[in-house]
Amino acid sequence: MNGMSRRGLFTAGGGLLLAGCDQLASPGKLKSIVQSAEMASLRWQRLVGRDALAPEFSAADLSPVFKVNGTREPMEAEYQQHKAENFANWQLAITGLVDNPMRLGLDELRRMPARTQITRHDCVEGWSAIGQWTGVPLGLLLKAAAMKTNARYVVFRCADNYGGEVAKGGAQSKSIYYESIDLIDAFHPQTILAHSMNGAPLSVGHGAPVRMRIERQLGYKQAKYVMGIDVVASLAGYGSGKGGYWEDRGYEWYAGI
Ligand SMILES: Nc1nc2c(c(=O)[nH]1)N[C@H]1C(S)=C(S)[C@@H](COP(=O)(O)O)O[C@H]1N2
Ligand SMILES: [Mo]
Repeated sequence: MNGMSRRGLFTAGGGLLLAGCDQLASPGKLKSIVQSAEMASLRWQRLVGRDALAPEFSAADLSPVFKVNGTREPMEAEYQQHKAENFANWQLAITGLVDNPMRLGLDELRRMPARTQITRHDCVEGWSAIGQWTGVPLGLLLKAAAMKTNARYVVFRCADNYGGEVAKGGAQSKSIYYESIDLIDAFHPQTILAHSMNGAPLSVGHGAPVRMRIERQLGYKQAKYVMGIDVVASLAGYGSGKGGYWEDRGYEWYAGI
C-alpha cells in the first residue's frame, strides 16, 4: 500500500467508511455487474433485503458464557509463534484483485475507525450466544485496498488446520479453515474484522488476533484466526472450491439468517 492511501486510511477513515459503497457504484464496477449473469441474483438479493441490519442488543443481554466452538487454539507453529509474541509481529495480508495490497499489524488495526455491535451468534449445532464485538469495518479496508472491477468474493484464510473435534467424530483429514462472502456482505455495515469481544482483546478461543463478524450469517461463516484476506473473482482455488471449510463438507455457502 502506498504512503498516501495508508495515511488516508488513518486520518480520513471515517470519510472512507461513509463512502464505502463508492467502489460498488463506480462506473467500471457497475458495468461489470450489469454485464454479468449475477445481475439478476444481485437484484433479487436486494429485494429480499440483504442489506438489512441484524438485530442489535444491549449490554444487559450479553450471554454470561459464550461457547468456544470449532478450533479452540491453532497448534500450527506459525500461530504459536505469533501467540508467544502477543501478536506483535503478526500482520494481516490483504491481497488478490486490489490495486493497493496491504499488510496491517494488530496495533494499526486497533487504531482504525471501529464499529461496536452486540449481536446474536447462531451456530448450526443449535446453540446461540449474544456477544459484543468491536472491529474495523471490512468495507473500509476494501475501499483502501481499491478492489479491481473483476472482484467478486472476499476469502478469509485462517491459521488453523481443522479436522473436526474428536468428540464429534472428527480429526480425520485436516485442512485449512477458510470462508468467503460476496461483496454485498463484504460492504454490509455490520461486517467487521473484530479485534475485541465484550470490551477486551479477543481471546485465543474466540479467534485472536482477529476474527470476522458477518452478522447476517450463521456461525461457521464467522472465521476466527484470520491471517489473510484475498479478493478474488472465483472461489475455485480454495479447498474443494465451494467457498469454505464447512461448505466443502456440504453446508450452504450462503448461510443467511
Ligand atoms: N478458523 C476457524 N473459524 C471458525 C471455526 C473454526 O473451527 N476455525 N468454527 C466456526 C464455527 S462452526 C462457529 S459456531 C464459530 C464459533 O466461534 P466461537 O468459538 O467464538 O464461539 O466459529 C466459526 N469460525
Ligand atoms: Mo458453528
